[in-house]
Amino acid sequence: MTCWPRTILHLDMDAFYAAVEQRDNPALRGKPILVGGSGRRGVVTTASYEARVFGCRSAMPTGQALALCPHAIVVPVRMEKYAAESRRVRTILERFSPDIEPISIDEAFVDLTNVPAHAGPERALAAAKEIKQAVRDTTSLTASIGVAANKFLAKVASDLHKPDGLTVIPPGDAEAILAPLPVSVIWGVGKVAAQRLAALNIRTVADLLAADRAMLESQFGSAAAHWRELARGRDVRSVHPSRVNKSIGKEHTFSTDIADPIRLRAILLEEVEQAARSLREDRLLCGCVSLKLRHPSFKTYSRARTLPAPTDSTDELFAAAWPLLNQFLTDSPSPLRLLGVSLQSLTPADEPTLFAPADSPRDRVDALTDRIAARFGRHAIQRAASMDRAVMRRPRSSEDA
Ligand code: TTP
Ligand code: MG
Repeated sequence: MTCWPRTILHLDMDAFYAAVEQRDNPALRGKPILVGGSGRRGVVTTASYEARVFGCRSAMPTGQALALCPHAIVVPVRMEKYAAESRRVRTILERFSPDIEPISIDEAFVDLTNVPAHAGPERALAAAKEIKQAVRDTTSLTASIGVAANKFLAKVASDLHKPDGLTVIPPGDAEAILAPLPVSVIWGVGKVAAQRLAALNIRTVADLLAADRAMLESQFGSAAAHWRELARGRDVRSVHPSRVNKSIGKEHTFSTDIADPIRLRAILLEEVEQAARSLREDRLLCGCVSLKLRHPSFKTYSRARTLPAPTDSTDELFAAAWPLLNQFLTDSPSPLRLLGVSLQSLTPADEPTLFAPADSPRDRVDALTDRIAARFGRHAIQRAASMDRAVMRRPRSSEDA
């Protein structure tokens, strides 16, 4: 058996949103479809492979995609559906290794190095086949998988034979496989760098390796040395497992029991704000908000609400949490000894740029308050509605659930 220093698997679902839509609606199968907004400012999140033949691509204005493929069918985005499938795929991956790094809603690295049953090329190949079959059985969708001795090559591999691909890149084959690929496959070579490289007649990975080293470094600084390493198929980055928490919670036990709904509302808002900030830091979305409420008698209650769609927005989470508290206070009018919020049904958020092209004012408020809190501490910024909290006595104890 060949010995690999590390065994990394990369999985990426094929035409993910479009595949889910075609699975759920037989009338869309085999047809060019665009998943995205149909309005004037609509953008394509992804195109089915049938539409890609016409040049339709992710992030293209829908109007432009329709100009390329006038008979394409535009289908609205159903995030909850895709998030649910993403969770099912993750559950499958968890059977193979605890070391999973989700990269986006449809993509993850799995480190098999420390799992003797799946480490090494032959066993990893068998594991990849099993994963693909399990994904197909569970979701009726196809995934492409790449297996290699590092992350970069595993990711390149998963893309080589899409859709429904399975590719292993042995270390000895890396340079030859990479050589003809466009320089844009190199991590860190974005659109602008690729254009600058093209101006220097560097279009493929082979061109990059053949180019004069000093010239590259003078043009691109330290990035150039890094690109050369990747171009040789060398990558030392490790898989960063995101141990997706089951929940993120904040709760306070009060030094004096509190009955005033306005003060309780302010405390709840602050708790939601802090929990939502952790959620955003961990790049997760919350599907269910739950409250923990304790009466002075120590009798403890919980109230939960499922959100219409998973979110990481403070306002949306609070809009679900406050009615729960309000209703509870109406139903059982008693002071509270403890109030806590728990964000549950957590799923990985996709790249922020993917789903928030419009960058709504609400997102901007969250992003700004997160930055201020990160820089100056969480007490540096508070929503006006939670200011009451500042005049409240210090809580007897404050713990993160
Ligand atoms: P990708 O994996 O990049 O694309 P894909 O799964 O649709 O197609 P492929 O077979 O080439 O992997 O992205 C996963 C999903 O993320 C995609 O289905 C839709 C969404 N997405 C966006 O919303 N905006 C974007 O710009 C991109 C690239 C993807
Ligand atoms: Mg994909």
